[in-house]
Amino acid sequence: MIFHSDTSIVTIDRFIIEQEALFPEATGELSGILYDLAVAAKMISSKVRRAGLIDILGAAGSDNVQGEHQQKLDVIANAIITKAMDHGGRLCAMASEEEEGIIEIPPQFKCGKYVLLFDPLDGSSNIDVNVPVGTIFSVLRRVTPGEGQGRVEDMLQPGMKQVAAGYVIYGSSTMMVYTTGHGAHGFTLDPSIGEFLLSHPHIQTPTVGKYLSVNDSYERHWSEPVRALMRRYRGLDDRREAMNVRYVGSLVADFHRNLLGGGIFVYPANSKSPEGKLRLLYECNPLAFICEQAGGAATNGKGRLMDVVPSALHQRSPLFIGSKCDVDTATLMLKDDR
Ligand code: P6P
Repeated sequence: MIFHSDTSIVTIDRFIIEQEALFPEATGELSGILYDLAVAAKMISSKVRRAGLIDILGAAGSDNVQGEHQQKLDVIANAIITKAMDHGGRLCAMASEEEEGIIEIPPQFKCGKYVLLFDPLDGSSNIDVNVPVGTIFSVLRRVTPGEGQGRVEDMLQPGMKQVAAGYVIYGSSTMMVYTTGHGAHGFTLDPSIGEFLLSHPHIQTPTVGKYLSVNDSYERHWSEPVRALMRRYRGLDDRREAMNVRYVGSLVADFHRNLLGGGIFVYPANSKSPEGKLRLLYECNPLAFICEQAGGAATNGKGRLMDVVPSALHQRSPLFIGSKCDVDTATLMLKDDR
Protein backbone atom coordinates (compact mmCIF):
# COMPACT_ATOMS: atom_id res chain seq x y z
CA MET A 1 0.00 0.00 0.00
CA ILE A 2 1.45 3.33 -1.03
CA PHE A 3 0.55 6.24 1.24
CA HIS A 4 0.16 9.66 -0.36
CA SER A 5 -0.09 12.59 1.99
CA ASP A 6 -3.00 14.72 0.94
CA THR A 7 -0.59 17.50 -0.02
CA SER A 8 1.35 15.49 -2.60
CA ILE A 9 0.57 15.92 -6.29
CA VAL A 10 0.41 12.44 -7.79
CA THR A 11 0.15 12.20 -11.56
CA ILE A 12 -1.43 9.12 -13.12
CA ASP A 13 2.00 8.19 -14.53
CA ARG A 14 3.55 8.22 -11.03
CA PHE A 15 0.60 6.25 -9.62
CA ILE A 16 0.88 3.61 -12.36
CA ILE A 17 4.63 3.25 -11.73
CA GLU A 18 4.15 2.96 -7.96
CA GLN A 19 1.40 0.36 -8.40
CA GLU A 20 3.62 -1.63 -10.78
CA ALA A 21 6.47 -1.56 -8.24
CA LEU A 22 4.23 -3.48 -5.83
CA PHE A 23 4.42 -6.47 -8.18
CA PRO A 24 8.03 -7.58 -8.83
CA GLU A 25 6.89 -9.95 -11.57
CA ALA A 26 5.27 -7.10 -13.51
CA THR A 27 6.86 -6.51 -16.91
CA GLY A 28 5.47 -3.01 -17.37
CA GLU A 29 3.29 -4.00 -20.34
CA LEU A 30 0.03 -3.37 -18.50
CA SER A 31 1.41 -0.05 -17.23
CA GLY A 32 2.18 0.88 -20.82
CA ILE A 33 -1.40 0.17 -21.84
CA LEU A 34 -2.72 2.41 -19.04
CA TYR A 35 -0.32 5.25 -19.96
CA ASP A 36 -1.39 5.11 -23.59
CA LEU A 37 -5.08 5.05 -22.62
CA ALA A 38 -4.54 8.17 -20.50
CA VAL A 39 -3.00 9.93 -23.51
CA ALA A 40 -5.92 8.87 -25.71
CA ALA A 41 -8.33 10.15 -23.05
CA LYS A 42 -6.68 13.58 -23.11
CA MET A 43 -6.93 13.69 -26.89
CA ILE A 44 -10.61 12.73 -26.85
CA SER A 45 -11.29 15.23 -24.07
CA SER A 46 -9.80 17.98 -26.24
CA LYS A 47 -12.17 17.02 -29.09
CA VAL A 48 -15.25 16.71 -26.87
CA ARG A 49 -14.58 20.10 -25.27
CA ARG A 50 -14.70 21.71 -28.75
CA ALA A 51 -17.71 19.70 -29.98
CA GLY A 52 -20.04 22.66 -30.06
CA LEU A 53 -17.54 24.71 -32.05
CA ILE A 54 -16.81 22.34 -34.92
CA ASP A 55 -19.80 23.58 -36.96
CA ILE A 56 -18.91 27.20 -36.29
CA LEU A 57 -15.23 26.73 -37.09
CA GLY A 58 -15.65 24.59 -40.16
CA ALA A 59 -18.19 25.56 -42.85
CA ALA A 60 -20.79 22.81 -43.24
CA GLY A 61 -19.53 19.89 -45.30
CA SER A 62 -15.92 21.06 -45.46
CA ASP A 63 -12.84 20.29 -43.41
CA ASN A 64 -12.82 21.91 -39.99
CA VAL A 65 -9.91 24.01 -38.69
CA GLN A 66 -7.89 20.85 -37.83
CA GLY A 67 -8.21 19.72 -41.42
CA GLU A 68 -10.41 16.80 -40.37
CA HIS A 69 -13.40 15.80 -42.43
CA GLN A 70 -16.32 16.47 -40.15
CA GLN A 71 -17.03 13.11 -38.58
CA LYS A 72 -19.15 12.02 -35.68
CA LEU A 73 -17.16 12.34 -32.47
CA ASP A 74 -17.55 8.65 -31.63
CA VAL A 75 -15.89 7.78 -34.95
CA ILE A 76 -13.09 10.24 -34.14
CA ALA A 77 -12.73 8.83 -30.61
CA ASN A 78 -12.59 5.31 -32.02
CA ALA A 79 -9.74 6.30 -34.35
CA ILE A 80 -7.88 8.10 -31.55
CA ILE A 81 -7.89 5.02 -29.31
CA THR A 82 -7.06 2.62 -32.14
CA LYS A 83 -4.08 4.73 -33.27
CA ALA A 84 -2.88 5.37 -29.69
CA MET A 85 -2.93 1.67 -28.81
CA ASP A 86 -1.97 -0.25 -31.96
CA HIS A 87 1.82 0.28 -31.97
CA GLY A 88 2.86 -0.23 -28.31
CA GLY A 89 3.56 -3.95 -28.71
CA ARG A 90 1.40 -4.84 -25.70
CA LEU A 91 -1.82 -5.81 -27.49
CA CYS A 92 -2.54 -8.64 -29.90
CA ALA A 93 -6.02 -7.38 -30.84
CA MET A 94 -8.69 -4.83 -29.97
CA ALA A 95 -12.48 -4.69 -30.17
CA SER A 96 -14.65 -1.58 -30.29
CA GLU A 97 -18.34 -0.84 -30.15
CA GLU A 98 -17.78 1.03 -33.39
CA GLU A 99 -16.37 -1.99 -35.28
CA GLU A 100 -18.20 -5.22 -36.18
CA GLY A 101 -15.14 -7.50 -36.02
CA ILE A 102 -11.92 -7.45 -34.01
CA ILE A 103 -9.29 -4.80 -34.80
CA GLU A 104 -6.01 -6.44 -35.81
CA ILE A 105 -2.60 -5.03 -34.93
CA PRO A 106 -0.97 -3.60 -38.10
CA PRO A 107 1.69 -6.03 -39.43
CA GLN A 108 4.53 -3.56 -38.88
CA PHE A 109 3.94 -3.64 -35.12
CA LYS A 110 4.74 -6.36 -32.55
CA CYS A 111 1.86 -8.23 -30.93
CA GLY A 112 1.65 -8.41 -27.14
CA LYS A 113 -0.13 -10.60 -24.60
CA TYR A 114 -3.21 -8.45 -23.91
CA VAL A 115 -6.43 -7.55 -25.71
CA LEU A 116 -8.30 -4.25 -25.30
CA LEU A 117 -12.06 -3.82 -25.64
CA PHE A 118 -13.65 -0.39 -25.56
CA ASP A 119 -16.64 1.82 -26.15
CA PRO A 120 -14.88 4.93 -27.46
CA LEU A 121 -17.61 7.44 -26.71
CA ASP A 122 -20.66 6.05 -24.97
CA GLY A 123 -23.75 8.22 -24.96
CA SER A 124 -22.37 10.34 -27.80
CA SER A 125 -25.89 11.40 -28.83
CA ASN A 126 -25.83 13.52 -25.62
CA ILE A 127 -22.94 15.64 -26.86
CA ASP A 128 -25.20 18.00 -28.83
CA VAL A 129 -27.03 18.92 -25.62
CA ASN A 130 -23.88 19.11 -23.47
CA VAL A 131 -24.65 16.09 -21.29
CA PRO A 132 -21.50 14.28 -20.05
CA VAL A 133 -20.32 11.31 -22.15
CA GLY A 134 -17.66 8.69 -21.55
CA THR A 135 -15.10 6.18 -22.77
CA ILE A 136 -15.16 2.68 -21.26
CA PHE A 137 -12.35 0.10 -21.54
CA SER A 138 -11.51 -3.44 -20.51
CA VAL A 139 -8.18 -5.34 -20.66
CA LEU A 140 -7.88 -9.13 -20.81
CA ARG A 141 -4.85 -11.44 -21.10
CA ARG A 142 -4.86 -13.44 -24.36
CA VAL A 143 -5.86 -17.10 -24.01
CA THR A 144 -5.12 -18.35 -27.55
CA PRO A 145 -1.66 -19.88 -28.10
CA GLY A 146 1.11 -18.22 -30.08
CA GLU A 147 2.41 -14.69 -30.26
CA GLY A 148 0.71 -13.39 -33.41
CA GLN A 149 -2.60 -11.70 -33.95
CA GLY A 150 -5.20 -12.22 -31.26
CA ARG A 151 -8.58 -13.76 -32.03
CA VAL A 152 -12.18 -13.22 -30.96
CA GLU A 153 -11.76 -16.11 -28.49
CA ASP A 154 -9.34 -13.89 -26.57
CA MET A 155 -12.20 -11.43 -26.07
CA LEU A 156 -14.90 -13.93 -25.05
CA GLN A 157 -13.83 -14.25 -21.42
CA PRO A 158 -15.94 -13.65 -18.29
CA GLY A 159 -15.54 -10.29 -16.59
CA MET A 160 -13.74 -11.88 -13.64
CA LYS A 161 -10.77 -12.46 -16.00
CA GLN A 162 -10.21 -8.75 -16.61
CA VAL A 163 -6.72 -7.57 -15.63
CA ALA A 164 -7.69 -3.89 -15.84
CA ALA A 165 -10.79 -1.82 -16.55
CA GLY A 166 -11.87 1.76 -16.39
CA TYR A 167 -13.71 4.70 -17.82
CA VAL A 168 -13.20 8.35 -18.65
CA ILE A 169 -16.02 10.80 -18.00
CA TYR A 170 -16.04 14.03 -20.02
CA GLY A 171 -18.15 16.07 -17.62
CA SER A 172 -17.70 19.32 -15.69
CA SER A 173 -14.15 18.00 -15.49
CA THR A 174 -12.50 15.09 -17.29
CA MET A 175 -11.85 12.18 -14.96
CA MET A 176 -10.27 8.80 -15.54
CA VAL A 177 -11.19 6.02 -13.11
CA TYR A 178 -9.45 2.64 -13.39
CA THR A 179 -8.66 -0.55 -11.51
CA THR A 180 -6.12 -3.35 -11.93
CA GLY A 181 -7.77 -5.33 -9.14
CA HIS A 182 -6.14 -3.35 -6.33
CA GLY A 183 -8.79 -0.74 -5.63
CA ALA A 184 -10.57 1.76 -7.88
CA HIS A 185 -8.80 5.09 -8.27
CA GLY A 186 -9.92 8.39 -9.83
CA PHE A 187 -7.75 10.99 -11.59
CA THR A 188 -8.91 14.46 -12.60
CA LEU A 189 -7.42 16.16 -15.65
CA ASP A 190 -5.81 19.51 -14.88
CA PRO A 191 -6.16 21.19 -18.28
CA SER A 192 -3.63 23.88 -17.33
CA ILE A 193 -0.83 21.29 -17.30
CA GLY A 194 -2.45 18.48 -19.32
CA GLU A 195 -1.98 15.93 -16.54
CA PHE A 196 -4.37 13.53 -14.80
CA LEU A 197 -3.87 14.05 -11.03
CA LEU A 198 -4.91 11.57 -8.33
CA SER A 199 -8.10 13.05 -6.86
CA HIS A 200 -10.08 10.00 -5.69
CA PRO A 201 -7.76 7.29 -4.31
CA HIS A 202 -9.34 3.98 -3.23
CA ILE A 203 -12.93 4.87 -4.12
CA GLN A 204 -15.48 3.17 -1.84
CA THR A 205 -19.14 3.31 -2.87
CA PRO A 206 -21.80 3.53 -0.11
CA THR A 207 -23.36 0.15 0.74
CA VAL A 208 -26.91 1.50 0.53
CA GLY A 209 -27.68 3.83 -2.36
CA LYS A 210 -29.30 7.24 -2.49
CA TYR A 211 -29.93 7.36 -6.26
CA LEU A 212 -31.98 5.21 -8.61
CA SER A 213 -31.04 5.52 -12.30
CA VAL A 214 -33.63 3.93 -14.59
CA ASN A 215 -35.55 4.83 -17.75
CA ASP A 216 -39.02 3.87 -16.58
CA SER A 217 -40.65 4.71 -19.91
CA TYR A 218 -40.09 0.97 -20.52
CA GLU A 219 -42.22 0.02 -17.49
CA ARG A 220 -44.97 -1.52 -19.60
CA HIS A 221 -42.36 -3.79 -21.22
CA TRP A 222 -40.85 -5.04 -17.92
CA SER A 223 -41.68 -8.32 -16.21
CA GLU A 224 -43.71 -8.15 -12.98
CA PRO A 225 -40.67 -8.95 -10.76
CA VAL A 226 -38.81 -6.01 -12.32
CA ARG A 227 -41.81 -3.74 -11.71
CA ALA A 228 -41.93 -4.94 -8.08
CA LEU A 229 -38.21 -4.22 -7.72
CA MET A 230 -38.67 -0.64 -8.98
CA ARG A 231 -41.51 -0.16 -6.50
CA ARG A 232 -39.15 -1.36 -3.76
CA TYR A 233 -36.44 1.13 -4.80
CA ARG A 234 -39.06 3.88 -4.84
CA GLY A 235 -40.17 3.02 -1.28
CA LEU A 236 -43.68 2.24 -2.53
CA ASP A 237 -43.84 -1.10 -0.69
CA ASP A 238 -42.72 0.50 2.58
CA ARG A 239 -39.67 -1.77 2.78
CA ARG A 240 -37.09 0.99 2.40
CA GLU A 241 -36.63 4.73 2.04
CA ALA A 242 -37.53 6.04 -1.41
CA MET A 243 -34.47 6.58 -3.60
CA ASN A 244 -34.01 9.81 -5.55
CA VAL A 245 -34.36 9.16 -9.29
CA ARG A 246 -31.44 10.56 -11.27
CA TYR A 247 -31.13 9.52 -14.94
CA VAL A 248 -29.30 11.52 -17.60
CA GLY A 249 -29.30 8.79 -20.24
CA SER A 250 -25.51 8.60 -20.36
CA LEU A 251 -24.24 5.41 -18.73
CA VAL A 252 -20.87 6.69 -17.57
CA ALA A 253 -22.41 9.86 -16.09
CA ASP A 254 -25.13 7.94 -14.23
CA PHE A 255 -22.68 5.26 -13.09
CA HIS A 256 -20.07 7.76 -11.89
CA ARG A 257 -22.54 9.77 -9.81
CA ASN A 258 -23.83 6.60 -8.17
CA LEU A 259 -20.31 5.24 -7.59
CA LEU A 260 -19.31 8.33 -5.61
CA GLY A 261 -22.69 9.13 -3.98
CA GLY A 262 -24.22 5.67 -3.62
CA GLY A 263 -26.97 4.36 -5.86
CA ILE A 264 -28.00 1.80 -8.42
CA PHE A 265 -28.15 1.99 -12.21
CA VAL A 266 -30.59 -0.44 -13.78
CA TYR A 267 -31.21 -1.31 -17.41
CA PRO A 268 -33.40 -4.42 -17.21
CA ALA A 269 -34.33 -6.75 -20.02
CA ASN A 270 -37.71 -5.86 -21.50
CA SER A 271 -40.07 -7.36 -24.04
CA LYS A 272 -38.54 -5.17 -26.77
CA SER A 273 -34.92 -5.89 -25.71
CA PRO A 274 -34.92 -9.37 -24.13
CA GLU A 275 -31.17 -9.13 -23.39
CA GLY A 276 -31.28 -5.48 -22.35
CA LYS A 277 -29.50 -2.74 -24.31
CA LEU A 278 -26.02 -2.43 -22.83
CA ARG A 279 -23.04 -4.37 -24.16
CA LEU A 280 -21.56 -7.01 -21.83
CA LEU A 281 -17.89 -6.96 -22.82
CA TYR A 282 -17.04 -3.26 -23.09
CA GLU A 283 -19.76 -1.52 -21.08
CA CYS A 284 -21.12 -3.81 -18.32
CA ASN A 285 -18.03 -5.85 -17.39
CA PRO A 286 -15.52 -2.99 -17.02
CA LEU A 287 -17.95 -0.97 -14.88
CA ALA A 288 -18.71 -4.12 -12.86
CA PHE A 289 -14.97 -4.59 -12.17
CA ILE A 290 -14.65 -0.97 -10.99
CA CYS A 291 -17.82 -1.27 -8.92
CA GLU A 292 -16.78 -4.47 -7.14
CA GLN A 293 -13.35 -2.96 -6.41
CA ALA A 294 -15.19 -0.02 -4.81
CA GLY A 295 -17.24 -2.37 -2.60
CA GLY A 296 -20.31 -2.42 -4.85
CA ALA A 297 -21.78 -5.19 -6.98
CA ALA A 298 -23.23 -5.92 -10.41
CA THR A 299 -25.72 -8.51 -11.62
CA ASN A 300 -27.66 -9.39 -14.74
CA GLY A 301 -30.57 -10.33 -12.47
CA LYS A 302 -29.59 -13.98 -12.31
CA GLY A 303 -26.16 -13.94 -10.64
CA ARG A 304 -22.83 -12.13 -10.49
CA LEU A 305 -22.39 -10.29 -13.79
CA MET A 306 -18.65 -11.00 -13.98
CA ASP A 307 -19.33 -14.75 -13.93
CA VAL A 308 -21.19 -14.64 -17.27
CA VAL A 309 -19.30 -16.49 -20.01
CA PRO A 310 -19.75 -14.47 -23.21
CA SER A 311 -20.65 -16.07 -26.55
CA ALA A 312 -20.53 -13.05 -28.87
CA LEU A 313 -18.42 -9.89 -29.09
CA HIS A 314 -21.31 -7.43 -29.03
CA GLN A 315 -23.74 -9.36 -26.89
CA ARG A 316 -26.02 -7.37 -24.64
CA SER A 317 -26.85 -7.93 -20.99
CA PRO A 318 -29.39 -6.69 -18.47
CA LEU A 319 -27.53 -4.58 -15.89
CA PHE A 320 -28.14 -3.80 -12.22
CA ILE A 321 -25.00 -2.12 -10.85
CA GLY A 322 -24.04 -0.03 -7.83
CA SER A 323 -24.44 -0.12 -4.05
CA LYS A 324 -24.16 -3.68 -2.75
CA CYS A 325 -27.38 -3.79 -0.69
CA ASP A 326 -29.42 -2.50 -3.63
CA VAL A 327 -27.89 -4.98 -6.07
CA ASP A 328 -28.50 -7.81 -3.58
CA THR A 329 -32.15 -6.72 -3.46
CA ALA A 330 -32.30 -7.04 -7.24
CA THR A 331 -30.76 -10.54 -7.18
CA LEU A 332 -33.21 -11.60 -4.46
CA MET A 333 -36.34 -10.19 -6.12
CA LEU A 334 -35.45 -11.33 -9.64
CA LYS A 335 -34.24 -14.85 -8.86
CA ASP A 336 -37.51 -16.37 -10.11
CA ASP A 337 -37.79 -13.98 -13.05
CA ARG A 338 -37.88 -16.05 -16.24
P1 P6P B 1 -32.20 4.72 -23.06
C1 P6P B 1 -26.60 5.84 -24.52
O1 P6P B 1 -27.20 5.66 -25.80
C2 P6P B 1 -26.64 4.48 -23.82
O2 P6P B 1 -25.93 3.54 -24.54
C3 P6P B 1 -26.09 4.61 -22.41
O3 P6P B 1 -25.06 5.54 -22.31
C4 P6P B 1 -27.31 5.01 -21.62
O4 P6P B 1 -27.24 4.60 -20.27
C5 P6P B 1 -28.43 4.25 -22.35
O5 P6P B 1 -28.01 4.06 -23.69
C6 P6P B 1 -29.71 5.04 -22.36
O6 P6P B 1 -30.69 4.22 -23.00
O7 P6P B 1 -32.96 3.53 -23.67
O8 P6P B 1 -32.64 4.98 -21.63
O9 P6P B 1 -32.22 5.95 -23.92
